[in-house]
Amino acid sequence: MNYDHILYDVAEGVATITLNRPQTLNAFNDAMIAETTAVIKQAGRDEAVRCVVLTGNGRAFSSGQDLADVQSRGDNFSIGAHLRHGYHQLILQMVNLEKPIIGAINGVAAGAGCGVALAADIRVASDRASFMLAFSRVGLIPDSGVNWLLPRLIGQARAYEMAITADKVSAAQALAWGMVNRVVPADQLMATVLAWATSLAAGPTLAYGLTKRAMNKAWTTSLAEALGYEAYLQEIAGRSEDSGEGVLAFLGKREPQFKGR
Ligand code: T3D
Repeated sequence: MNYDHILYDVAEGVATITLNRPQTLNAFNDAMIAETTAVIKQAGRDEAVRCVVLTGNGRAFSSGQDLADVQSRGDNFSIGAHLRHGYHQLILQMVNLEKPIIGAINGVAAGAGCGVALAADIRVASDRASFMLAFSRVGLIPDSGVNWLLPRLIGQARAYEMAITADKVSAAQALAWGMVNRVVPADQLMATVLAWATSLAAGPTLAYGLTKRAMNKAWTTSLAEALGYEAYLQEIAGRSEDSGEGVLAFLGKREPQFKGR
């Protein structure tokens, strides 16, 4: 497939999606939202893809919604409908993808761009990256899942502070707060992320996906229900080819050769 606003590359089991509107700091227009959503769906179906990396071209990860695009729509534009048909599909596609997604946060992640960064499972930030809930600067509330995702990562007081001040949070601060997993020098970002992603792509993909499903569901269930769901999913994982291979490899004192199923 050809894309106008993203780049897509698959190598060694890793699909790399690059948001590619650098002249706007990778602001999301409708086409970029739709292309990113579609390509994540495609990565989910493609057995050759076992880990996804999401990054931005140029000096930003994403500046969020393209404000010039919204401005050009006039008074009849419905933000609610726009969110429901656009960003919600993208965020849900990411959170429900049963393969790990690493956000390679190369620069500022603002507004909905921050929401998309938070919907990745793991974030590795460049030391030049920052996070900014820019919404209140344009009189909006956080959207794109930020109200659900961010308090779970850093607590409500910090998340609310970020929302109402719209101040930039540095990569170092984000690391201290638990918003990102690692911070690396800018010139080492993609090498670090691709090395990690390639190693994950050689892992037990089915188990990684079921783990994501179990952890997502656990947010909204009781402990007893979570235990029950773990047992249900573990039954599936325990019968997988990779589980059998993992046990044999351990007993044979050799490295496992996981197939992802
Ligand atoms: O419709 C809906 O669904 C509503 C959903 C809303 C979700 C949201 O995301 S609301 C929040 C939208 N985002 C923002 O408010 C952030 C706007 N951008 C900024 O505040 C700043 O650009 C940054 C802090 C991110 C970076 O600042 P800086 O100084 O490094 O760069 P800059 O000079 O402001 O931007 C560089 C260019 O990108 C500039 O264009 P130019 O002058 O070189 O032609 C700027 O206009 C453009 N740009 C940056 N952000 C956006 C943008 N163009 C359109 N939309 C943007 N969001």
